[in-house]
Amino acid sequence: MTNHWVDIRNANLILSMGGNSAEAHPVGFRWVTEAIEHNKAKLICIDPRYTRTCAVADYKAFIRTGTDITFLGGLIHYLITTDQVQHEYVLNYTDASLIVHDDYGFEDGIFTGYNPDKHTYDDKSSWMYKLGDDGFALRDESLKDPRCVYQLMREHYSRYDIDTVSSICGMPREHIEHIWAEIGKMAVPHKTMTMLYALGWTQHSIGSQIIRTAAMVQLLLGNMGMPGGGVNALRGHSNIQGLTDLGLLSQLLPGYMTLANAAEQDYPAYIKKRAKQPILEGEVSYWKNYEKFHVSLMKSWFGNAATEENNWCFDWLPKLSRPLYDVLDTFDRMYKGEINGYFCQGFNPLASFPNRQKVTEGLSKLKYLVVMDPLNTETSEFWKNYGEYNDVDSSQIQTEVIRLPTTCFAEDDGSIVNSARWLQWHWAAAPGPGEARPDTRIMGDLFIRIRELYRQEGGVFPDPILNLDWDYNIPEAPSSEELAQEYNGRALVDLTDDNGNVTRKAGELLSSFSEMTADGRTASGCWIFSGAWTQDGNQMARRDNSDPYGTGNTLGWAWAWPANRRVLYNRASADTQGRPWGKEKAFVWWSSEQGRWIGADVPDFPLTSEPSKGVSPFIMQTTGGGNFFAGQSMVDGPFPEHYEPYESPIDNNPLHPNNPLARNNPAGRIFDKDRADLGSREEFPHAATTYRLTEHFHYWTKHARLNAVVQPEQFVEISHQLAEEVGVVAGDWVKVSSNRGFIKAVAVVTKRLQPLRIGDRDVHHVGIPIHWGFTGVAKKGYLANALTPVVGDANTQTPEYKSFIVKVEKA
Ligand SMILES: Nc1nc2c(c(=O)[nH]1)N[C@H]1C(S)=C(S)[C@@H](COP(=O)(O)OP(=O)(O)OC[C@H]3O[C@@H](n4cnc5c(=O)[nH]c(N)nc54)[C@H](O)[C@@H]3O)O[C@H]1N2
Ligand SMILES: Nc1nc2c(c(=O)[nH]1)N[C@H]1C(S)=C(S)[C@@H](COP(=O)(O)OP(=O)(O)OC[C@H]3O[C@@H](n4cnc5c(=O)[nH]c(N)nc54)[C@H](O)[C@@H]3O)O[C@H]1N2
Ligand SMILES: [Mo]
Repeated sequence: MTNHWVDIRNANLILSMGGNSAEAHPVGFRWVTEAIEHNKAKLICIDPRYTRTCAVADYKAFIRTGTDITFLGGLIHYLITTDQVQHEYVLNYTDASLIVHDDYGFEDGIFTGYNPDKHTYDDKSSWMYKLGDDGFALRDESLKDPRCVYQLMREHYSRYDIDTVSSICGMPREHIEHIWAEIGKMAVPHKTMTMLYALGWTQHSIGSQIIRTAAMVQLLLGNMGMPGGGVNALRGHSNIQGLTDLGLLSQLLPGYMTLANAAEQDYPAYIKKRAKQPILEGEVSYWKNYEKFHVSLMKSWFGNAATEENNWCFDWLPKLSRPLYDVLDTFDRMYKGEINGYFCQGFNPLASFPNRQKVTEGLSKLKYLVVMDPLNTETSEFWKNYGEYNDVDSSQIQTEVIRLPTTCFAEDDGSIVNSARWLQWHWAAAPGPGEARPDTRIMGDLFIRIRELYRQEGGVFPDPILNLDWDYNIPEAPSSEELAQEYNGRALVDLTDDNGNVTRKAGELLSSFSEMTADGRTASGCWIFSGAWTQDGNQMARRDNSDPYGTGNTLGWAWAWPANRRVLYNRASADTQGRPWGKEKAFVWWSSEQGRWIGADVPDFPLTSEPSKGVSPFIMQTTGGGNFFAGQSMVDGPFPEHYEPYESPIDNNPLHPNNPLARNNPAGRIFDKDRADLGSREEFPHAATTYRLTEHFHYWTKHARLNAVVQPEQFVEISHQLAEEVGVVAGDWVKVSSNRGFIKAVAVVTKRLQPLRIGDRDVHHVGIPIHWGFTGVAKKGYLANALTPVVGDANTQTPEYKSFIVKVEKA
């Protein structure tokens, strides 16, 4: 979230799109209810289905899955042509006025630099601003230059007129007009819209670009950095925000730093590329501090072994020799028989990963599989025959499965990072049962044993293992307190200011990442968490909910990264002079009497940095502004464009009907086998999507009787019209098939789904809840992921679980 849960109550309009917030985030949804009750806010919900969120919305509209860029791109076109834009904000706080490189272009669905053989944009050199001789970007503050970002954006979305949007999204014109008009009303200083999204936006081959389009809308409306504004990802697992923060994705290091690839063996070049300098004079470009965070990380990992002479052990870090080592890649290699052993920690891929058949074949080729989980999962029993629910021949599977029972979060102390970036400390409610051990205990124990083997037997590359700093009280069981302090970071020697005064004694905890240095004097395991556990104690355990400005910003409750800031880019809530845009939305502002920034949040800038210095609010960006033009940061284009899902119920991309290369995301992630496994719309005519129910949490709660009682049996949702077409009535069993497999479930025939008019045909949607499987105490069911395709978003590799095609028959 750019903003936070409680802040939703400050919104005047709430767009819940690409997520079913009432169903999947029922507790956080209370802030939507508060906004409606106390702030007279309106709620708009856009979903392929009528959901529990729709049930309490002021306006709702159906949309065909995978077409949100079209809707939002059309909205951009509408806002610009009707001049419902916050001009002062756009001019001063975005890249709208910057001139784009002469060679940048877009033709029939493809941006410059595409390599059709490799399905990638391998030359992104034109995806940038045009720089002057001084190295700074050229700009046209009149926004009239045809090559400025604003004009290129206007032109790009001029194709997204309302009729085109209506026929691609399957949404009647009147619905679109009404919703766009409501949103347009937010283009004033005293009103904000918040956007709430989750998987309905992320689980598409164009997922990241949908979210970018949303951010562009919010910039046009001047809603970023504002209370009640922002683009807010309602995250899934309770600590999934913490997972990305700590860099658990294959290409990341903690704090959103990135691993080098194989070509980047040179340390100074590695740093230079990431320590981005501002491209407008005087801007902050905070990533320019990258080296301080990187060196502090290496000191935290390798202690005294990390020295300036050995580039702080840069050579010990893995370098990516494949584009990515993501889960899609891992399971593809497993399927090809290239992997011997797999460690599955808190992950149930047989149930949760796409194309269950491919996963089964992959797991069957392993020599061993280790499952660390509190529950008995489908994955750990993939080899066992459960009749129609897991129809495998056990005698043909040689994989040795080892189960290591873990405790679950309620049995551990530690911090959980919520969607709002708050680190909240929690305390174990009870010890784990039986032989269950905390994950840290199992991993610690394993590490000690592996290190011992390296000590005794050597190995190909023992240095990083033998030199890893492992200074815990009980080496086999690092405690949550020790780990949290390690992430926060310490001074390794006395730190001094320019006058030689000691500002931080050796061994003390750092107060923030601003104390970090690039010369090995500080250590920190995750720079963005610095400040969470300081000399003043555990900030995450704070429980002071006072709210002096009545904005819901409780700075004394837990701790938020970065720097306890609750709303990112909050400098944008004030105009260039530091005055609130509107008194209703006053948030942080410049006080000339006090000579500093004051207000409800921790400002983006040093407290005494004067507004007249002209530094822009988006301090992580090289431009200092919010970027309409993504430059080279996306792999599939600087402006979002609509492409059809890889499995689509229509034949071509209506925006580029004659260019097969632009039917689907030209840079989407797909392997050969999975391309071959895609179905045709002649055979599988219906759009399908998968989703959650409040009564279950993924595949865990079918182990609990109460949940099994309230939502007892697997079902799929279809419209009355589709039921009639296939000859079923409510309660009949249906077989739903894709080109990869099938499931059988009870048909719920409902008005909650309606056929949508796409071009000249009606497209049906089939709604498939995901929660059933063959372990636990609930009735057994088919795994929904028997159906789904292995296609990844071009930027994040998130599978396209939300848009694929099926056929429905009476079972
Ligand atoms: N009770 C419960 N709560 C949960 C979970 C759970 O299992 N049970 N899981 C948690 C996790 S890990 C996550 S990630 C979150 C997920 O939270 P959500 O994303 O809100 O949950 P989903 O039900 O997967 O999908 C949301 C909606 O997206 C819609 N949708 C599908 N395709 C599209 C599209 O193309 N455009 C639009 N606009 N909408 C579309 C679906 O119809 C569905 O209503 O929930 C979390 N909360
Ligand atoms: N078709 C379709 N598939 C989907 C989705 C969809 O919308 N549609 N959603 C996707 C999403 S968003 C998600 S997040 C994934 C979820 O996919 P998974 O993460 O694979 O599924 P879960 O069942 O949430 O969690 C896996 C396991 O973690 C275990 N666990 C709980 N606490 C602990 C702990 O403290 N330690 C350890 N070691 N284990 C623990 C649980 O018992 C559970 O078995 O599913 C994805 N799959
Ligand atoms: Mo999730």
